[in-house]
Amino acid sequence: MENKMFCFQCQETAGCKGCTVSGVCGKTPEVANNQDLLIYVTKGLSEVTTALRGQGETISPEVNHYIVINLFNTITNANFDNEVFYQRVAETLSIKNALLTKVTNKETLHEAALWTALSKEEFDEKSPSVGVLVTENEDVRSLRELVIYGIKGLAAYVKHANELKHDSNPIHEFIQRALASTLDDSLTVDQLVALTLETGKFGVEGMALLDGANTQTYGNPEITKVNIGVGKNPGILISGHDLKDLEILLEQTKGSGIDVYTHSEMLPAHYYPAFKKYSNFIGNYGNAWWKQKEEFESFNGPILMTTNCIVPPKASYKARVFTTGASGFPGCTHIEKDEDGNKDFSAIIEMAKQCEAPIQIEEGEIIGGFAHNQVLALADQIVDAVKSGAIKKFFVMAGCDGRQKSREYYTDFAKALPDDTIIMTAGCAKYKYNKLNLGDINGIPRVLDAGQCNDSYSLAVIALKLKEVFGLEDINELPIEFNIAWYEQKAVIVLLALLHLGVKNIHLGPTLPAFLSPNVVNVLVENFGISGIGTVEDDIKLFLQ
Ligand code: SF4
Ligand code: SF3
Repeated sequence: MENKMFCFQCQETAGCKGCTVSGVCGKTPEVANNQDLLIYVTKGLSEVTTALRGQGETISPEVNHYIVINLFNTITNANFDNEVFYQRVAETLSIKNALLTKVTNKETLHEAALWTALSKEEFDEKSPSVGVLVTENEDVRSLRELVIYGIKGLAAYVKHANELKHDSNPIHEFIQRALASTLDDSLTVDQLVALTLETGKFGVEGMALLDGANTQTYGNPEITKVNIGVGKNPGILISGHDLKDLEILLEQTKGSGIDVYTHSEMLPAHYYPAFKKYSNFIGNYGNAWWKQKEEFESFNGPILMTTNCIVPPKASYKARVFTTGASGFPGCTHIEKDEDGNKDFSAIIEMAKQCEAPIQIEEGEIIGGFAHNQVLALADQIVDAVKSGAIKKFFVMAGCDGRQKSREYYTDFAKALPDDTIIMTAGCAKYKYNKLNLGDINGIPRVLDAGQCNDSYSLAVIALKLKEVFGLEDINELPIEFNIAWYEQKAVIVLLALLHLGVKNIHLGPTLPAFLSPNVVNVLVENFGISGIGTVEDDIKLFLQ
């Protein structure tokens, strides 16, 4: 049977091979094909901008940002709205066509840079011929997609930094050059492997850019107890990764009698000093993204999705779901920035006033805020605990959570770790073990949450600092093991960043990416010792031997 679509960019891809009829995530074939077309024309635009830079031209921040948002929109669970993709394809073509007139040597350009169209019908006709499977050689396809998915994750992080007025031309130049390179049939597998590692280098830079943006704007995360129960007022639930949206929401709800709760990846916002001044910023409601259906139902109030991960909403609460930024879902109200860059969340606040308070689903507190600055403040205590043997090993278990049952591995693994080990985490992967009450070692909690998935950067900074303190040559000599969970493309850039930093023997689960061909897996195994996961029992033995 002919494929209606083809997508294998996330861990939950159908049959661990590819979604071909519709997305396991809920993405329709129409959206999947339009996303392929958007990536195709964005590659074309990137080839044009890269050629223009070669001619000594400067590319405007507007174009750089447009490209980054195109990429972000196609991340798993960010945007399901087909109209958004039609519009962005049309706009990308128009930006590209204007720039193309300035390119002096058009003969060298790929068809992606030259193709243009105006109507939705033409877009629909084109999109099935530009997807992932067009690259026939499976190793080249695998490396191209590894680079593209890494760049999608990177683009998301750059976009968040841009919202806080932090930017980096070298990162934009790289993103566009790398996208253009994925059109180049003359590149060898070795050159594509080098491009993959270079993507990791820019992954580190992108996460550092966002870390700087977040900490300079909102202060350094600090140890914080976060309430997981509820109050009596109606609430607004905010999810996704965009701290600027949270700031705007807190400002607009201040004194309104409406409480604000975080969901999933927004939980780490509580660790930033700047948000502690809002007395209506009550706590975190629920768990990782995939539990939305139950948790959004019982929350009772409106929900603001600032980025991924959206689960297609049930009719019973869909009218309460709002989107903004790169996120979108057909039928949900989308709130755009106005000309001055402000967002008006009054419709959400007015809706909240008509809603019941959230139903309590949990009570108590969870602790977090162990980003690099806070952990380095505790460095002496940690080093002493390692030297005295109180801490034997650290396990970096950052990454994503997901709905597959096989992910219970991570809960079981956390429970099975001996009491003299510490888990360092970031991303929504934490929800598999952050409520287990695993205790502490000399006052240091056994689960140290650095923050969102991008704060995996903090974990790398901490590891590099420990390497220095212990006077080691190589990061791999540290008593740190990496057991990373992945789901979507932000985890891909985190993985590539760790590889760039020289981290070896990373375990990646619950399954290896479907987009890695057997030969590419071999390259990763031979050069970096990457492996999948086994049973909890076997893995614990392996890690502790
Ligand atoms: Fe399938 Fe994942 Fe692609 Fe969705 S994002 S269509 S689940 S591979
Ligand atoms: Fe989670 Fe989507 Fe990846 Fe930011 S919210 S880590 S999956």
